Amino acid sequence: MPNNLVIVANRLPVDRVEQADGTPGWRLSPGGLVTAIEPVMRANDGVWLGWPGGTDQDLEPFEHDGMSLVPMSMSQTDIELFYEGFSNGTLWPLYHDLVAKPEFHREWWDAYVSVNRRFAEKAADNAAEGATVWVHDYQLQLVPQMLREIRPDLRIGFYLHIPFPPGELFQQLPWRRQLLEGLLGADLVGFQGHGAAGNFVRLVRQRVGHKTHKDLVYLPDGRTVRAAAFPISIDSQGFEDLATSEPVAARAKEIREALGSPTKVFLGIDRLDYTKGIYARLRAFSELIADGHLDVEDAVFVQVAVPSREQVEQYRILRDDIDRLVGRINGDLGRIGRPAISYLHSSYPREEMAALYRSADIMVVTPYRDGMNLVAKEYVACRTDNTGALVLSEFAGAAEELRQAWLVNPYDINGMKSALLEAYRAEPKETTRRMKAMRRTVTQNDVAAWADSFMTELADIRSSHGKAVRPAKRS
Ligand code: GDG
Repeated sequence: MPNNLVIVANRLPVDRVEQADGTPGWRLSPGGLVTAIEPVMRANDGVWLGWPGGTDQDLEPFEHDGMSLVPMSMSQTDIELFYEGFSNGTLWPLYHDLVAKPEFHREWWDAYVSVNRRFAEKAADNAAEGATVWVHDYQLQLVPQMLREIRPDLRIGFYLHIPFPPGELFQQLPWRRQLLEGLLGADLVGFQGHGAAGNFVRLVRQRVGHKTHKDLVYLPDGRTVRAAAFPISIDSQGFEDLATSEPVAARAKEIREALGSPTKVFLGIDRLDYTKGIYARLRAFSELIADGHLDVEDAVFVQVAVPSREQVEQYRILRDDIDRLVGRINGDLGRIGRPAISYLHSSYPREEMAALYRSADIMVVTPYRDGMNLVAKEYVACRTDNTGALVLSEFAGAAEELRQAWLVNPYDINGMKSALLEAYRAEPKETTRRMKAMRRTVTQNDVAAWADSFMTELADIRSSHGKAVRPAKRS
């Protein structure tokens, strides 16, 4: 049945699980996007289209927990060329400041085009006349244009969860024009920050040659595309409730005891990704111990590295590098029952995440580049008693809002050492002042407000400008 709202994302919001009776079933995946979009889906009788994981072919649409889900199949080759290849081997590093070297392969690009086309066609099949389609993230940047070609009646929104790079980097991409034109199929293109939106509009002017004014792009066919910032957030109330629940409070206490009841607990939680700056932060912390500023009797660093993209070469190398570094630091600086770093390569339920946030005095979030970084916001949401310090990279989108964090440049190890030490030594009055201000920001701007503002903007947009615009000069 055609729907008035279609969400298109690389992944469906469910994971496959084995049920008690041994039969396969589905479980809602944890995560902000599901929380944000679920209410909008329900209110609009929407459908969510995406890859369920795995290589099963031709799965039928199904309902889960009242949500209509349309699975898109992926072959092993699609996974290798489209997902691990072009999405995570080309676009991910290119859009994150070349923290790793992007690879450009024509067969990866061809797979990207064909998977995007399949998503666009399936979205077209599922959308009612005049429906709204909301496409998500870097894996699907060609979908807006492909979809508009099939279904010009649709209202199309696109949201990029990761940074959008400046022209100097983006122009390396052999397929730069195609990607920009792909995005221009949308009526509204949303970014995490103003910088990203500005980069996009500038590139459209320079590379595609369209007329632009502030955040608007005027297309020769009379359509207008708006590019704007919609900083994403979290289910703040949900995290607050979880953090104050009895079991989570008890677990937080247990965690501190298991760590040997140190004076201060430092915490990092990240997907094991080279953009997150895990290596540099652990080095900075270990140097503080080696220099004698911190003692393993007083301070411990808990680093949770959530397994991620394990088939991609650069992620395997990173894992080995971090394993070695942690081994060396603990070997050199640890004492019996007192490792300097408590390292966990695993994923955890939301309750355990909340308990970790509650148990940590200093949260350390130091990506080299990050669209937003929800972990920083989740930590703040869980500090209901206004205690705790946040050390945050100025290159995370979250730094634009969480100004009261100890802001650091993750490339500057000495600067990070000073910030870690300042946060460690800060008077309670100082940490409380900062935390209170950050908590106001996170509670006032939650993920529901984010989804709402994007959808409202998309609904209000006037998609034709009625201006005479000459065909673009192409470069
Ligand atoms: C991309 C952008 C942007 C992590 N491990 C576990 C777990 N998580 C949850 C966290 C958090 C989310 O996953 C991670 O979000 P981040 O924002 O920190 O980072 P990315 O995965 O890189 O996300 C990023 C985001 O999209 C949203 O637009 O902010 O910049 O890169 O919510 O809590 N949750 C559970 N167990 C885990 O082990 N339950």
